[in-house]
Amino acid sequence: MTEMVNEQTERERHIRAYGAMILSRTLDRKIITAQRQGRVGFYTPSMGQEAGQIGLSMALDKDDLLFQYYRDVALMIHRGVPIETLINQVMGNKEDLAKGRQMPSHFLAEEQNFMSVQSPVATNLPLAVGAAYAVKYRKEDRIVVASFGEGSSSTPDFHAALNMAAVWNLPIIFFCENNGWAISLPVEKQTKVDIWKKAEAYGIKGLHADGNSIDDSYRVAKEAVEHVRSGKGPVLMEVRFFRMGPHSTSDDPTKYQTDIVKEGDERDPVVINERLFKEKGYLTDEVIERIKAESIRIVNEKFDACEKIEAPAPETMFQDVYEKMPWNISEEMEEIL
Ligand SMILES: Cc1ncc(C[n+]2csc(CCOP(=O)(O)OP(=O)(O)O)c2C)c(N)n1
Repeated sequence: MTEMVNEQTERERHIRAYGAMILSRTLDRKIITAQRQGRVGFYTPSMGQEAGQIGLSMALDKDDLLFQYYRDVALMIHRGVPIETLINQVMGNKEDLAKGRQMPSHFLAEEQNFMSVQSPVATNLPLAVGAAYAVKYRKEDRIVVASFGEGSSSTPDFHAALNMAAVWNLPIIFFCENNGWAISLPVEKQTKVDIWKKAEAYGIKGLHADGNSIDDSYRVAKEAVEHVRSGKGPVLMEVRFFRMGPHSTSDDPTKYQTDIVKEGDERDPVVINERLFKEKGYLTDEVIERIKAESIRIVNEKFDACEKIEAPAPETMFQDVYEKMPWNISEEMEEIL
């Protein structure tokens, strides 16, 4: 009986993971198309990185705190961020939690403990270290995760963050999403060693996983989480996968990349995890088709609804900075309104 219940739970967990991957992929496709149609200004797709992100998400608790980067849509969806929150952000409309003040793809979701993405890469890492310091100081029962691309590991912020997190023995996972490229710069042109191996230089634990497999990423993320939660200090975890498309909608990878992984390719995590999950009996062709059709329906419906939402009111530009608005700012506001 217990075995049957466990089997059922495992199947449900995997179907949920697969569902988040397909929803993320469908949303990516939709926003890229919308950008090409002039309905959205800019976007950084997460295509190719879904499985690694979902594996991480499966190992985390609800209360854990995330300092994610701009390519973490699957992570956000799996943690329960409604897709309209993401679409509204990209559109910068009235319902956008950042009130249209951020570039598209700079998501936040307070309810699911996602901080706001910053444009300068790796600046989220020292902030996450500060939060981890606070968590430890207040003896809170949660850990902190900061994600970033491998290119971001070539910044002073990466070094400062890992160094101080190690010295203070903080509850934090540095989650490096290695997609092989920092815009047009391949990883081998910027560093000589695997990113996870750099952990040793800071005296912390280094781990790596196959970012194309939900199960492998989950297995390693679980080890990282257990290590951090038990007070043993930070972990630098690296997942590897392929960036399946441009860096952003402003980029043309065909100018510098000859081997681009296309959807349906054998290195596409959707193809890989479909095969693995089918072999384990978690998925059938029928369920796959249903999830894909449902995702398209949901994304189209939500996108159309979000597009009808008006822009933030002009006065919101002046709000949320000062508790009491200074006279010169109020004068400026009155002039504009
Ligand atoms: C400090 C800083 N330098 C340069 C940039 C311009 N820039 C934006 S994204 C990016 C590449 C980052 O690559 P990586 O960290 O590998 O993440 P990926 O975009 O590949 O997921 C660069 C150089 C920036 N935003 N911030």
